[in-house]
Amino acid sequence: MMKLSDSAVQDVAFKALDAFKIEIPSWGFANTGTRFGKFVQAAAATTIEEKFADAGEVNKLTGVTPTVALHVLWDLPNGVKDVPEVKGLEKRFGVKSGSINPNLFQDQEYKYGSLCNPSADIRAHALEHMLDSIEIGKALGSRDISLWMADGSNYPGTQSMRKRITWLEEALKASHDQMAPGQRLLVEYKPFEPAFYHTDIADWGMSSHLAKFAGPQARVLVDTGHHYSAQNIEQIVAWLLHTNMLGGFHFNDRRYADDDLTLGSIDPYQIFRIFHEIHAATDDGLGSGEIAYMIDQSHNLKGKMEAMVQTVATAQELYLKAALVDRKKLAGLQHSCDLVDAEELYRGAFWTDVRPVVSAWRVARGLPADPLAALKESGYVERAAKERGSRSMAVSSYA
Ligand code: RM4
Ligand code: MN
Ligand code: MN
Repeated sequence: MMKLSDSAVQDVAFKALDAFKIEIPSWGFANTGTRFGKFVQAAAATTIEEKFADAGEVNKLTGVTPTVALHVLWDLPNGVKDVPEVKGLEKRFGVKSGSINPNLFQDQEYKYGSLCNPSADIRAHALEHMLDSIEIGKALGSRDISLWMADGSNYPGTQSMRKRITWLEEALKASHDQMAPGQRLLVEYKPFEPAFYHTDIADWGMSSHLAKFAGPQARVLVDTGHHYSAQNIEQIVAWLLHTNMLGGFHFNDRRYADDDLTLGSIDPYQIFRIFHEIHAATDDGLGSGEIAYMIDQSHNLKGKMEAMVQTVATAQELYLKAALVDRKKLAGLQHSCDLVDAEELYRGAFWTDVRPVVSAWRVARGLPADPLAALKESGYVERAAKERGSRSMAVSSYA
């Protein structure tokens, strides 16, 4: 087993931590709720300015969240016209715009679907929103468009699944054609909700097909919360790595469905297993530089800032634990089918307490050793609650 005190291991750890960045979502700072109700938080961000302020603060505390994902309707309601304001906020708060998330699920006309709606007019309108989102991405210099759709149906026989595939193929190809060379289209999948009979992009196979159909700049986006309970997500990741179709992740945790709980709160081992597949593929020469790590959570009960900082730290820890697997040795044990030794080697890395070495890395990089404690000491949340409290009834996000 590796000893964290070894300087060689410390080198591995620092290298891994230096390489790791994770994007935070603007909507993770906003008031959200369930379909039964919302409990607003006084410190929640209700404007794009406040979201950038919060994102900037998380980046100051953790040093690894240089970009913030934006949701077009919630953050840039006027489309490209809002870009100058966003650029100003980037400068002011020291974080850049990250992935651009089109919103094809809130307009009344999308009741029966957006890009898959039987009405050609509504499909055209949805495509227009895709193209606007791509233009926003270009204007902001952000790389990824990450598409999640609510499209689907609730009752058997009420829609033609195959017609809708064709419409989707056409729309994604048309979107892809509009992208600049550096841009990417990430296609997210989800098995159910809000559609409860069929969802148009329900799993990674469908996403992968659509991405391939759209063109060479499209990839699959894996949201860890968007799987059935027993699904082996790391195997999906291994397949996507093998076929060079892995574009990125939306990280969160789940117990039952799309719960959007904080990463690693239910099953940290699963995230470790996913990261192991990525490290292993990197060792084998499959490029991983193009994998976008993003958080997609809505913190209904926890404090927004605390939940975000906690999540970022958890992601770093799990990424590092997986980096510590002695993969050379593991390959030998796999080859000789030494099952128990292989498993113990693998799990040994998972059980290693990496928190001291992560702290040491933070200090070496001029960051607070314990970002959660630093957040508490800074009084940022109390100040935000005081300043924003009276306005917090305005809910600027979904659910
Ligand atoms: C969806 C999906 C999308 C996210 C929205 C808010 O379930 O995960 O990625 O943008 O929620
Ligand atoms: Mn998502
Ligand atoms: Mn989701």
